[in-house]
Amino acid sequence: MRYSVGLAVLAFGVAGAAHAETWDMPMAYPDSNFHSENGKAFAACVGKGTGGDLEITVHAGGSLYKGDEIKRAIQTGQVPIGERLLSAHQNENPVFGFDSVPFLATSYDASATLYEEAKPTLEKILANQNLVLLYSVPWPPQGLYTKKDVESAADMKGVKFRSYNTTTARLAELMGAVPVQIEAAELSQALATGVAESFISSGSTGYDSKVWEQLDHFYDIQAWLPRNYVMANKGAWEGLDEKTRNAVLACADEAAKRGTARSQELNDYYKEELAKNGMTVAAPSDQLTADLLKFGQTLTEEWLRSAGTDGQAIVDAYQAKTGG
Ligand code: PCA
Repeated sequence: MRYSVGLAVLAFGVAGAAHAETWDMPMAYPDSNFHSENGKAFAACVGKGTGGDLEITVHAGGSLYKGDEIKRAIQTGQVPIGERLLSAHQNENPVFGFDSVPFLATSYDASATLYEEAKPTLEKILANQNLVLLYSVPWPPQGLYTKKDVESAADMKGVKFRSYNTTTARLAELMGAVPVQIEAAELSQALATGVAESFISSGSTGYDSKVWEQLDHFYDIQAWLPRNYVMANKGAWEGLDEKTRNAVLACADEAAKRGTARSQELNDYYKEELAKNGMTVAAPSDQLTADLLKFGQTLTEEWLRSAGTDGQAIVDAYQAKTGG
């Protein structure tokens, strides 16, 4: 302990900048993933924008904290900042799953409107958890990955289905599939070992995980666009001076825009890559669509019941805006 204090003092002395800070930023998804690339661009922007007063170091791929540990690590101040798929914490507070309500917001525009309407509530809930929301970027629309041809939901009976939040686990149950919760970082391995044989996700995660090595179909269902969120620990955030905070907020704003544009831009590219690598990329059959819409209805009702007045207010505000 004395040794490490000595080193810190030495490093501090050498750096000579009395208030320079470095923040580690854990992220859950692969280093080359567009969210991670965007996080690194955000970090570079902060370094530049604060003239080096705050330097952020991104640790992608769950290398510092695993995906499911990141939020807690920020809340408890183990790290000052990090990124996570917030709907993975739907079991903590159902409102965190507002972006995964099936077929509620299925385009980038709709997703942006839904987010705007949910943001104040989300910020309040996060503030109560010692967290400050900095920016959010949607994943591309979610589709169904399978090994075999799926004509209707009945074909999913007994299939081992990888879930990433409550909604995807519950959808598996409704289809008669068998849910198993797996981090994206472990997805390739789970498919290779047969722990999972199907899942719902974006073209992005299928591409990152080279799922064509195990699976053959991607049904482009466009069920919802779940989001990643970059959050800071409240104490760490309040410890920054105002000038630094403003520079971070400007970079966060830019990151939200850049990341969203990149997500949209890459959506088709990912699907093309899946096809190039031998997968059949197709729209779902009418029957599969009808089955999923029916389960989506059930999931929406269940979510509204669990998310209470906060959830209902978000959906009402969104529908008032979109006329939906
Ligand atoms: N990729 C992440 C979450 C949603 C997505 O498109 C995953 O599958 O874990």
